[in-house]
Amino acid sequence: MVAVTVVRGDITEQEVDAVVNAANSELLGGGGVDGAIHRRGGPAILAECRRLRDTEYPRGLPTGGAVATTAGELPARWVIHTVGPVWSARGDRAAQLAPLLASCYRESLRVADELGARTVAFPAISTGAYRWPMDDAARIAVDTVREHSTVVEEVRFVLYDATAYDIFADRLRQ
Ligand code: AR6
Repeated sequence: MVAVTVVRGDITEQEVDAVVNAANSELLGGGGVDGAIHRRGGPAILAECRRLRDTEYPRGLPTGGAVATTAGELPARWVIHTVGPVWSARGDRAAQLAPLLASCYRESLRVADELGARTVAFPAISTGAYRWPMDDAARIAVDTVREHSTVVEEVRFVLYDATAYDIFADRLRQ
């Protein structure tokens, strides 16, 4: 069974097989986790992202999908890029989007299984620029990972700030 852990820190410093990037459909970089991963990982990651856009994903990676590249100079072997949904304050719309956020976790673990990754670090997808409320995002993240069948041995949630860490740690105790 997968061990689900939570740490406070920077996802680019995790010594794991795969780190998950909270990317956008373009796959060409951005701010937040995405910016940090490309900055610390170096140009090899962007080069592979460009190749993916030229081949498999000419129209971009769909929301809820996941795809792997090298991790470049990061202390990991792979980066798994996934695209979270943008939060909507309309309740009915948020309910439609929640399965896409769950899909990010499931698809990333499916890709991790294909790669043979045993340890995977996730950020709190969609909770930054995409504005998903942290408590709801933590519920979706933890429940989805716990329910998913995977050969990954450790899923590590890496939270940047103390509030996010506390919310994920609380959810994990439930
Ligand atoms: N390590 C761990 N967590 C981090 C780090 C880090 N180095 N940096 C930020 N966070 P975001 P999204 C937290 O915005 O909401 C990008 O521009 C942050 O506090 O990275 O899915 C992409 O290119 C927040 O809680 O991802 C997309 O366009 C969480 O990680 C868009 O933002 C996610 O914040 C994706 O937005």
